[in-house]
Amino acid sequence: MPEFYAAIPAVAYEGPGGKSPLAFHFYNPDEQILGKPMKAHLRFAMSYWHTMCAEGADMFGVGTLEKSYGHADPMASAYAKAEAAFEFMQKLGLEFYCFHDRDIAPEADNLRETNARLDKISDKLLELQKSTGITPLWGTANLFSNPRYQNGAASSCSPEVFAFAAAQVKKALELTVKLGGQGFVFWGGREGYETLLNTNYALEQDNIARLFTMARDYARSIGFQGPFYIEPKPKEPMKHQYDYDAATAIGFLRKYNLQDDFRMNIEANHATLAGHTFQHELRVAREEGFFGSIDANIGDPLLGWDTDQFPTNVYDAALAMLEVLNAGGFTAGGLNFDAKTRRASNTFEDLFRAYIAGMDAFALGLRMAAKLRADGRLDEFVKARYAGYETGLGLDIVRGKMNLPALEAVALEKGDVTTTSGRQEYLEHVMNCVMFGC
Ligand code: XUL
Ligand code: CO
Repeated sequence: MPEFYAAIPAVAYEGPGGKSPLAFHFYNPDEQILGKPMKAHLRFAMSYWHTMCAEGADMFGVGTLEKSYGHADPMASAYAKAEAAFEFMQKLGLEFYCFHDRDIAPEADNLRETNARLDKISDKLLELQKSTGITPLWGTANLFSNPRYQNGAASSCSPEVFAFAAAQVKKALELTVKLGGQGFVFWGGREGYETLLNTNYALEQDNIARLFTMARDYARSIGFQGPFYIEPKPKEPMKHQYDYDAATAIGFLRKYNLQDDFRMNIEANHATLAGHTFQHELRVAREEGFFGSIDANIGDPLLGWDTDQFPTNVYDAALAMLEVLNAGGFTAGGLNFDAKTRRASNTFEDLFRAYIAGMDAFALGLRMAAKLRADGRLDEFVKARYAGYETGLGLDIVRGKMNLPALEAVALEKGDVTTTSGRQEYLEHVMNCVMFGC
């Protein structure tokens, strides 16, 4: 097999003192933290689409980093990409990857031929998986790029388009099972609307649930045991997307009785587009029992779109990893770098450096989250803040022993109440003290 990134060595842990740009300084895969190796906490995955396919094109210009891997023929290029992908993951010590059907093989003129291409490429992927031990964290169907999905996929006004979406999901599920993928994602980029003037809102949502139900039933019939994930996003490409945020998606799953099979795949930049923090979305998923997986990236607070930048903000990563730890850690999920290098970072070395930056940021996040838990001041503060609900009046409210007249009697007798401080600035200072060791 040719070496595609010959100039890049296998990336090793050098420790915090080192200055090598192609080494980890905080991610030490086998180091034990809270009784588990770092790699088992973090379960890093490579996104096939950004890493192997996206060439840096934007709305104003073509790509800046060519990724055909020496082949003009699209299928020959797809085979080379598969080999390059495994070299890339091995050099970084990534044990998982995430893929759309259309990332791994180019679409042909018709569905039959497209599926035949997927069969061939997945044989190759399986061979590479067997020799490296790397497997898919999750698979998904690209139900947004082909022009037929301009009005949506499951939410399209056309039943024939619905049929194409269903056919694609069926094949993507078969591929995920064949490759031993642990989960299956639905990101509804085109499942929404531009204007309600032309939209049957109720039918579109019912139809999305119909496709999810068919996918669940078919997947279980072919031996897929893992979770399905919804990946909420409020907008882009559609003006309004139905899976707006975690709370909306969870309500949808409960309405259509899909709550036992589906979890959340929370993406940091989607959270900020919805007007939430990354931590908020993870907290909602966790507290509602829908914690699943993460698409790790970061947006730009000055830009209103999905920039998919590599996550380098340690403060955010620490708060995210605190939610992961408090959820009991990942089971089938993990941290998928749904992130791309900036257009001007136009070399393969930049791609390695970007993954190193992201992996080190989450390694720091894990270390900081473990320290915050050990310190205990944040947890203690929250516990003390709500302690009133553990005894007396509070306990009676929680246990359903009170009603409005009884509570009115309490208020009348008390006359007034004293309130306590939320101490936000102190708590932010505690975080800094724990993270930076003051
Ligand atoms: C788009 C996005 C997707 C999903 C998979 O914003 O995040 O790449 O992760 O379809
Ligand atoms: Co994503």
